[in-house]
Amino acid sequence: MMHMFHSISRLTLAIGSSALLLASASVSATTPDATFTNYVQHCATCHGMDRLGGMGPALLPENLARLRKPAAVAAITDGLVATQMPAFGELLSADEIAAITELIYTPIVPSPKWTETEIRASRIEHVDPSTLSPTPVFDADPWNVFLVVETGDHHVSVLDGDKLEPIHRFQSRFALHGGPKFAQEGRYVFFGSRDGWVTKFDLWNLTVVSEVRAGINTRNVAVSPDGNYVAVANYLPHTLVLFDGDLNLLKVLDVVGKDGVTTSRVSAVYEATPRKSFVAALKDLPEVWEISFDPEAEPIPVGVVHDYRMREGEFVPGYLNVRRTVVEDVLDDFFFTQDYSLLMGASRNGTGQVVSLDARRKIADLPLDGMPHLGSGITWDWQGRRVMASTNLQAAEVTVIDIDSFEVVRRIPTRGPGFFLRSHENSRYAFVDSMMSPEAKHILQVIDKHTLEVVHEIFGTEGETLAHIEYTRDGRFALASHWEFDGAIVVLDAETLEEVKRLPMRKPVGKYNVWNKVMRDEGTSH
Ligand code: DHE
Repeated sequence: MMHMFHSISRLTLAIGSSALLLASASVSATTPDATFTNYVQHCATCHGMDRLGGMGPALLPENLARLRKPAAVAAITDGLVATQMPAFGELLSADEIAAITELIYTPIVPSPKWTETEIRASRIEHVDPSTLSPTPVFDADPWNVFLVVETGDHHVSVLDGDKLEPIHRFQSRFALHGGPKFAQEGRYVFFGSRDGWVTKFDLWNLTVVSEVRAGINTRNVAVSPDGNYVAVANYLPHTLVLFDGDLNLLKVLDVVGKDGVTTSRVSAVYEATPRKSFVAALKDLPEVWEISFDPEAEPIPVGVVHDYRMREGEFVPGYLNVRRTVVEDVLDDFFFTQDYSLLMGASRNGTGQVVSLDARRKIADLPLDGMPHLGSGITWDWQGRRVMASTNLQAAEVTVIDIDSFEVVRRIPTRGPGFFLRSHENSRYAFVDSMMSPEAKHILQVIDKHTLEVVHEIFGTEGETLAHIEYTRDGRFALASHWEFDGAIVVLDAETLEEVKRLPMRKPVGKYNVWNKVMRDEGTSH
């Protein structure tokens, strides 16, 4: 505890001139020491002495990147509805709140560590797995259950996909991100939070089994279909962390480039079933990493993939070690072909590359503009060709690409840049949002997958977001998110496109159907 106290004290002093300016402008209550005392008195119990989080989220610039400073000031002043964050407006002056805000947006130097020791110490086993029922404890079809992530009050709802009614609701970690990942035919679900927590949930028993904190600022998780391997992509620290299916630590891979010096954040990690491997996108290095979880994997020779630690003629085991593919530009996001031998990657400057994981090099360019959100791409057959389509976070279009020739076959104009594109193999339609456009974020557009044209529009309330579709198992209904604190799941008939019913939810973000995810339906993310 003493050690933490010192580190935060140094930190507070590190606020430097900005905090001092604030202090001199008003009262001594905003000197670095006073701010530190205020932090310890009012914030540390929940957010940790070291700002790495506790009952409340981590308060570091990396974790707060999505919260603008005025919103942070408002949260401290007024509290946050439906959370345990109280209002400090009566206890602290505006200057004191401003100084605390500066503190929490100040990086910790050197970066905080989250090593094997911290990871192992963080693991929590909530129930003894041997006490759990081997069959579902509910009547609903376990293949047609949905999970809805509600970030308004950090809960997850479980829906019966036939009756379209909730059957359970539980508290999640703060700020889940990325799709939950299903294993063992949908019995187990793994969630990742932006604060690094991984939660293993037994959907059949409706209970959290175990949790572990894999990092301080995390992107997403990936899981092998048998549930025996879990990979976690971290921004902070620069690590890719591997666990067994009970969330016991297997290995921490420090993300260091081929030069042995440059480290990188991990943008995302995906599971490639036919290859029995995880494939990771790196944010700061022009490399794609593949890690086999096959104990029989071929050893990795230095001649195939250079590694700064290896000498000519040496091999490392293929199992749980890194195969690098060096690419021409950093790739932020991926989409895989069906057999996972090729990936289509997008880089920040809007260029795309097709990379062969077997040849371990770029094999073609992709004519992409803007920042396609390939992670939410979908595929279908169009005029005898297999096509893939993706939204774009910067351009108001859905781009449709022939997966064999890598040609763009159509750019479908949309109302605005969007995040999610969704369909189902039984549906002729695909739904796209325009979430990134303030004027059009309430409009869902419906694309006909045969004509590649927008054929219908569904309007929500102006100024409020309507986005993210997931279909029922059979593709009859499409569930959309009215993405507000007092929001709802809006159930649409996938044929008539009429609204069927609404289920009130607290800012429902993503929703995930067991069947569609486990069977890797072509219309949804995996
Ligand atoms: Fe996501 C998935 C990256 C911001 C909600 N998001 C993903 C995935 C990636 C990604 C790589 C696929 C991983 C997976 O599912 O395992 N997201 C990014 C970003 O780089 C970006 C733009 C910036 C960031 O701060 O991370 C970003 N994402 C957001 C949001 O602002 C969203 C809309 C709201 C939020 O709560 O964070 C958001 N992202 C989602 C959701 C998924 C997702 C709901 C899963 C979609 C699915 O259906 O599978």
